[in-house]
Amino acid sequence: MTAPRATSMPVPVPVAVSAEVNFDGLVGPTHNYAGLSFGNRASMGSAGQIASPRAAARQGLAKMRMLHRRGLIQGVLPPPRRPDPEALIRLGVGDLEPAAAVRALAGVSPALAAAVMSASSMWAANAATVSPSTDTSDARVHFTPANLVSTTHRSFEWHQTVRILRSIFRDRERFVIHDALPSAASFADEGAANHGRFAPVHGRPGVELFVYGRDADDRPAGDFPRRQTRMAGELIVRSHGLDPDRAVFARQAARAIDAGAFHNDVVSVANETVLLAHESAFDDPIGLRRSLPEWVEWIEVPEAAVPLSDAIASYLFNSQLITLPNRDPGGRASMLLVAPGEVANTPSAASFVAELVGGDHPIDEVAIVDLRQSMRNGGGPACVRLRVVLTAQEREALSGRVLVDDDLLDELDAWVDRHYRDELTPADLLDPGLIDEVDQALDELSTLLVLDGHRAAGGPGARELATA
Ligand code: SUG
Repeated sequence: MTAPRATSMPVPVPVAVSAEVNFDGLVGPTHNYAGLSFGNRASMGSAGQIASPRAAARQGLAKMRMLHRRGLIQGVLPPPRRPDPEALIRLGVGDLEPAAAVRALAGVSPALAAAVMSASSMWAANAATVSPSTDTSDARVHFTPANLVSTTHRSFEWHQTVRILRSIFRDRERFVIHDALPSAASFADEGAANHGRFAPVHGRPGVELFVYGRDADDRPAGDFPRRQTRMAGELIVRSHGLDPDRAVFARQAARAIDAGAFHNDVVSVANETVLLAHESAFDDPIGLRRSLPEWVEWIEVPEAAVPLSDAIASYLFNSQLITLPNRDPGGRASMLLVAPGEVANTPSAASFVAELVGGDHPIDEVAIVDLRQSMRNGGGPACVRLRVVLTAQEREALSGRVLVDDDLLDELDAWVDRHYRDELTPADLLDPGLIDEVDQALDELSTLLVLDGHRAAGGPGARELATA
């Protein structure tokens, strides 16, 4: 296992015409532990603890810097406004000043106040499902923001996600940002966390994998919610213009969900030709294997090597699996597994990754990153990023300063240090001073990222929306 080369100099690497861009969600200034996610063991276990928004944001930026320095293309998505303006209106408190509105909601339920202040958009894997232009019938990149109806606090996210994506992927000739699917249990959608893509290389037509926990008409079952329906994926296949023969569906194993794998990316990760998965990830692994192209290399990790409980505690499979920029002359990809620090502290997971490198597959390297603040809410390296395969022309067409370089990362680090608190408890969410701090921080961020009128792209406040 190698340490992240955070201190090495950037290596100039020729960027292939099509490349995967990882857009990480910049952690917002209200990062806290309110215990809002039933079925997510880390969130449930951290409830009420003191969070550090500053450390959380700096940890996220350090990961982005490490990947940028490895020659990968790294993007950043700004956090939305808090409190959530649309949510305040829909909850009937949009006529109040934001601080008073949050207090009024706290009077109904403290969890509701925490919901409109949540920094959960940092888990950008849940922002949307994305299909690259090589997979779609109109040769545009399609995004469907996830409705996230399975958790109250996340169900508000998509309105601002749509706005943020439309402000960055503004070019309609190249990008389509759909509305989220309707907010009903039948269409429950958690975005890219339950979506994978296989291709010989990123820029070639791929096979997209849609993972779901239940059928739309299933009766409630199990200990923890099944957050995704098959129907959501089926609708996305059609609206993205995917070839149905290149879309594969797989049900999550009930056992995995009830053990705490609330998203499939907690127990499996795909990249180009590789699928790394726990043996208990899928309901019918044999059927899935038959449905995938034969060139997919499936690295199945048995319970005997890493028990499911260790997989979930360590987030081994929530690692990012990334193709490094330089292929060997034979065209073989070399892949980097970016794993959270908890993997190193979980003996079964640590031995597994130590043996993994050097095996007969493309995963040549492991880097360990510290994302402890996010991990304590159930979000590892794969949760904090949205993968978007883009051609060189599509990258040129992006609006805003959203692809990082060392200067932008330095500015973002300094911005975090200027605006973020060191400590935040759920009770602090009622502090009117916090809302002013968030407003100031986001105003400055929209200038820094050159995203107009964004506050960072969250758009108008509740009052403007109410009178619009
Ligand atoms: O949806 N946690 C998030 C974690 C999402 C992880 N994403 C992926 N696996 N891709 C969730 O459960 C906790 C918020 C709180 O408790 O305050 C939270 O929303």
